[in-house]
Amino acid sequence: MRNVYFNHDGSVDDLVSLLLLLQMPDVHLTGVGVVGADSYLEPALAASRKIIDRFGHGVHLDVAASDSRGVHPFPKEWRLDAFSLDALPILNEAGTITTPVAAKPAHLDLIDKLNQTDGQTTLVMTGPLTDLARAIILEPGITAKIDKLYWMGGTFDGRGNVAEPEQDGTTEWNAFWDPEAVKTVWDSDIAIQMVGLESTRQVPLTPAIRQNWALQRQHPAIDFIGQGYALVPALQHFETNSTYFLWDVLATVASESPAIVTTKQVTSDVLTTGPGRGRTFETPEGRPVTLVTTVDHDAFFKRIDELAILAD
Ligand code: AGV
Ligand code: CA
Repeated sequence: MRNVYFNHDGSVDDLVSLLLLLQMPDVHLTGVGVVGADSYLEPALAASRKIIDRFGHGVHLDVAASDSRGVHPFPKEWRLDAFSLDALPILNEAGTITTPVAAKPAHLDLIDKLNQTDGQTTLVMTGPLTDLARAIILEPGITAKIDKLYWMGGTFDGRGNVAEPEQDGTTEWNAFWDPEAVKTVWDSDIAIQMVGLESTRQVPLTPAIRQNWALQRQHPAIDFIGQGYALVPALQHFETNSTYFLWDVLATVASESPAIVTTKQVTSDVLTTGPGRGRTFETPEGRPVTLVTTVDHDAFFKRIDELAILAD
């Protein structure tokens, strides 16, 4: 069994990632932290606890709320999706929530869980890196307890996904939310596997993918995934700024099934000031990162189905 701590930011693909982590046969989930970045904290926290109740096979976990604040807030329209997801009937049959909220804020919960867990822990992070950066600043020694960080964020190809004033379009949202946090993590000795936009662009949400889930509604977890992804725009006629990709799910599934992706080693750094702040870029003097470059599209979606069916 591998110890995994998951820190996410409450968007649809973050919460689907949580569902899938709970099904992975060789994963021992030691903790979950939630940051209200691409979500509002209250519904993202509640939905996380309900997903553990409904799909966690009786696991005893608590969920830590983050008090981290970003430099550049996510668009409100996107953040509101967490309220809809939290209200889906499939998460609310029980009428009560059993999985408790952790006593400490997410960055302190992360430190505690790393220290309390024998051996090393793999971190999966599908939102901004703020909680990890704060943990490293408070207790630099914890990096020895982290075997690897799998992060959805950044991009190296110059095509960002932030459409906001006063930036140059080269940055990815999770990095843009808190560029300094990315820098702190980059300056640490943690091994990093990065899923950036160059690979997630290969796995857009499409009508065909939705249809695949619609045909498997008899499996409750696939029904939940289909309902969740019904809340967000698919790639239909052309890509817009709101088109949804399976960003976080790719980072999460690739941490469990490395064969679905190819990677390359790069050395990189991150900008923290100017119109490109938040931009990750390759440079010979940079720190090593394992970058996911390509995805076996069909094997990836097949693995999602297989994992979800384990929740039956
Ligand atoms: O940049 C991708 C990150 C992922 O962690 N998030 C969404 C995923 O959870 C931000 C984001 C970028 N474009 C978006 C986003 C969109 N069109 N809708 C919602 N969130
Ligand atoms: Ca996310």
